[in-house]
Amino acid sequence: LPAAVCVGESMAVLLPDQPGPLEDVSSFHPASGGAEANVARGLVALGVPTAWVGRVGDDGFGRRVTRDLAAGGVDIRGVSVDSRRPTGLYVKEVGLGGSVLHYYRDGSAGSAIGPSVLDDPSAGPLLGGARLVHLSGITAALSDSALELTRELLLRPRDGQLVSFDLNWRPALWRRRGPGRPEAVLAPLLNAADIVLLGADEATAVLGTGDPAELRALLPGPATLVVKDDAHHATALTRRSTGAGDAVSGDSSVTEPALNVEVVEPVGAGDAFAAGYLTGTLRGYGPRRCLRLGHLAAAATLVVPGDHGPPPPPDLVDGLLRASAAEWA
Ligand code: KDG
Repeated sequence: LPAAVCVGESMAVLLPDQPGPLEDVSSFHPASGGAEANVARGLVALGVPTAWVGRVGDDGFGRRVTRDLAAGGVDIRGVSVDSRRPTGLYVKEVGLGGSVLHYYRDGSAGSAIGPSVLDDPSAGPLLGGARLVHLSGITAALSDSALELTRELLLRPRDGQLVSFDLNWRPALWRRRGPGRPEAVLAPLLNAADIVLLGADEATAVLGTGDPAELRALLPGPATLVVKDDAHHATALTRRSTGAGDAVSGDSSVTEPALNVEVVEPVGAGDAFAAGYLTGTLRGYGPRRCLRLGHLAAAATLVVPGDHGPPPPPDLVDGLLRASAAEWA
């Protein structure tokens, strides 16, 4: 069984061959994306056997997405094909102020995922047997059934299974869900996870603060809280217990600067960071090395236009994980 399972929607992607408004782009390059599927690819690239669980349509984009994941080494046994709904798509528009993602995913196969996947003969055992299940706030925003599945995976008895949750704040998706308070939906989900990853900016938008200590006060549940301050650094707050089943005695806090790279396009870097951090966790690394592995994986994605870059070479990774603080920064 794979050590990790990522659950969510994977989509076909159209990447413009040039920056500028979509009406002026003359050609697009096809690719595939979707945050949790990106994490699955990132985990595999770092050596963690990983499955992706999700739904695709019975169409060319669905076959492309599934094929790309399989080509990346991701276990696709838990992928189901929905003959009534299309595979979602997103089109990237690259502007001066950054990229905009245009979603074509309303009513998609991926958004129709729900708790029934837990009883699916292929996906169910993968979800039950993995050491780590990775989720994100995107799935919670897709549909009522996808939110229900997210809740189930977080709230069911877990018997030692870790659940990681990346906030992945996507206001455009929540707006489509109609009126409501996404923060009231997301906060309990975050609090029920073991490992929470969030950006300081998105945390400010959803929870009103990006400060690690203030976030910890709002989210006492997760054993690990990783707060990323974009290009600058990331902080991991990890619960220290006094051992022998004792109550929490406080957090240890570790901050590690990001690597300085020439950014080509940032979409997907957060997913790569998550893959790096989670790989470190599964290998039993301490927070500093987990953060470094996150930064290294993110850097490999920051320097390419698509959602995933080639993984950093293992020798380089090994060397940098061991480097002194002065060598790293
Ligand atoms: O993190 C990358 C994702 O933003 C991209 O792949 C598309 O899943 C996506 C989303 O919902 O934004």
